[in-house]
Amino acid sequence: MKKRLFHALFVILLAVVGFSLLSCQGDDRLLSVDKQGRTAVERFGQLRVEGPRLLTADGRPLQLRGISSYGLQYAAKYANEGVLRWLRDDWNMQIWRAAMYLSEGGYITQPSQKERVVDSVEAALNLGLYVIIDWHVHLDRNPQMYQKYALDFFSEMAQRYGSYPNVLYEICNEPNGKDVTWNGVIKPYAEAVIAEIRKYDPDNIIIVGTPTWSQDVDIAARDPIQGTNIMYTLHFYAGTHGQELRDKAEKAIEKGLALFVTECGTSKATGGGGVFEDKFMEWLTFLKKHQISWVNWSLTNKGEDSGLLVMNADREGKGHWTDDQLSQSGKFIRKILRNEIKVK
Ligand code: DCB
Repeated sequence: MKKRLFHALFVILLAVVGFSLLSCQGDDRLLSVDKQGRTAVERFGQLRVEGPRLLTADGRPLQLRGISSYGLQYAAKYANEGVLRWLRDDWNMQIWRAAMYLSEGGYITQPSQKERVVDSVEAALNLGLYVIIDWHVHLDRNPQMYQKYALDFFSEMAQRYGSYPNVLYEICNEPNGKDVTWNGVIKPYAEAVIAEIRKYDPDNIIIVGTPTWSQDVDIAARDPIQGTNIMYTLHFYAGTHGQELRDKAEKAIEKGLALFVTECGTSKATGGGGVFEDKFMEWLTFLKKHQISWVNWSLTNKGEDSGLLVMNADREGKGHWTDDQLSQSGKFIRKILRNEIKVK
């Protein structure tokens, strides 16, 4: 009798150990490359959206984590395969965002910047990274201002890259201004650009900006866009935005809106003003709970607090950064991505 009991206990113990080993393995979702050497894109494949969630090809919820370029008009030197490989292998980055501004020396006056986006995408294809093509509406505020350019640009990108699961389209970074409303401006713009992309790419994720620098996700949730695999932008800067913005986001999620944090900073909304580690961690707890993907702003050596490199570090774009080349924010974000700082 005793022997039997012992036997049963042993079987239970084995089951418990086996199960916890398996669930550890489930954490492969936090790795850029897993123990078998498979990249993020090899493992997660064609992404899709179901209700508020981003899913892998085999239907598991997925939270991608990565880094944004600084404006490519200044930081093109980092949009290369060497740097992206370093970010993948040393920083455990799964997704890269190529931020192409329109004004402020961006694409409208320097159309050759498209080639820096192309460099980013080509590198991502080689490295098995996901890549966001970001149409960086910012000081130009109203996406309709350059809508014709957006239609041509995304048409070309979708024709060239629409068949690769690596690519996500971010069609309108941060619309802003009282006159730039969801119903009147952003939604009609998005519907036009989405229709153009969908001519060539039936399924890759399209991320749509929301009013007030991509904060009013609750407004978009009241009147979402028809279509598949559409997500909505939520941006935060830890020194400026906190619980109030998370409450808005929660409302949107409850309505079924799928959110993607394509930009978030450890600093204030200006890009400077200090590094707010504790407040940033509060955000990460929220994003983990809801399995919302996030991308950190940004890879620059300009010397601002949100920038990942110290001033003037790596002026050639070689990667392989040593600790003294990383800013406070750089060291902090790297540790988070490497899972050395645990998110509650
Ligand atoms: C966003 C923009 C991004 C901007 C960062 C930080 O703007 F999408 O382009 O980056 O957040 O402000 C900053 C750079 C600076 C640069 C400046 C102009 O970090 O080095 O000088 O762009 O190119 C936001 C986000 C939120 C809010 C305001 C802005 N907000 N904004 O909540 O008020 O006005 O730039």
